[in-house]
Amino acid sequence: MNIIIVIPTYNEIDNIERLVKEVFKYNKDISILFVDDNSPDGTGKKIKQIQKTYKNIHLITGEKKGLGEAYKRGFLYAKENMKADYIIQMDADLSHNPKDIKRLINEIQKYDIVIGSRYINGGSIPKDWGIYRKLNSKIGNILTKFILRIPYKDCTAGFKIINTKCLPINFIKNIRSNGYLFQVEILYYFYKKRYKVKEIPIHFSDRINGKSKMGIKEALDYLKHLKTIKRIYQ
Ligand SMILES: Nc1nc2c(ncn2[C@@H]2O[C@H](COP(=O)(O)OP(=O)(O)O)[C@@H](O)[C@H]2O)c(=O)[nH]1
Ligand SMILES: [Mg+2]
Repeated sequence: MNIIIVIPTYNEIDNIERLVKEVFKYNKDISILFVDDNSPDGTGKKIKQIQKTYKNIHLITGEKKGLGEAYKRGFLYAKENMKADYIIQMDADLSHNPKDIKRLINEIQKYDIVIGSRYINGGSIPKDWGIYRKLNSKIGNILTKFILRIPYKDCTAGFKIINTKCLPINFIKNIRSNGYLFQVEILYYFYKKRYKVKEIPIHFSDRINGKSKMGIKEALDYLKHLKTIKRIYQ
């Protein structure tokens, strides 16, 4: 079973080493594919340094075109070049606990996609998240469920495992969404294809170092494009 963790990075230099250590502490037979968009803080260089110590680390670099584009490049590379059976999607900022990777892997045997969900029983978001961030995430999820009429609780989750059999190359190439919508577009595709979707509870921690790149502009873009997704996969 070839499992690749795809991790997009942009200015995550202070998180990389700890992330890699923790991932390999809890998971031995796994590879990491970093997709770095030439981060100005030297994240790419740091990854190259760490590659000397750990053998299962891969790096592709490119021009910065947003999170969705980085994921697309990562998914294509993991599937075509690395022959991944399963792809795990995860942030670099340690808001997704590397300990939970095992739980995702255990569940995927019975499902096509398993989502680390903040909004089912047992899951949680950081207690100290500001009101704006909380509302942004919660309202975003409620609107998404309502507009797309899908039954999932956490539609924008960025921590999941996917069976690559359900991800044809052409589908990946044609994903149009960026930012949080990238997550929604994949989920909606799985829903429409009647693939087996499972949510398992996770605690989502606030990023340890660095800044989040999601703001007001992304939130507005999100609403605008939700309906487009609905139309495309109708
Ligand atoms: N390669 C690449 N990675 C990105 C880009 N934007 C964000 N990321 C990475 O994607 C992950 C999610 O972004 P983050 O800022 O943590 O979003 P948040 O968790 O929703 O606040 C992190 O690992 C970021 O470093 C981008 O344009 N290119
Ligand atoms: Mg994050």
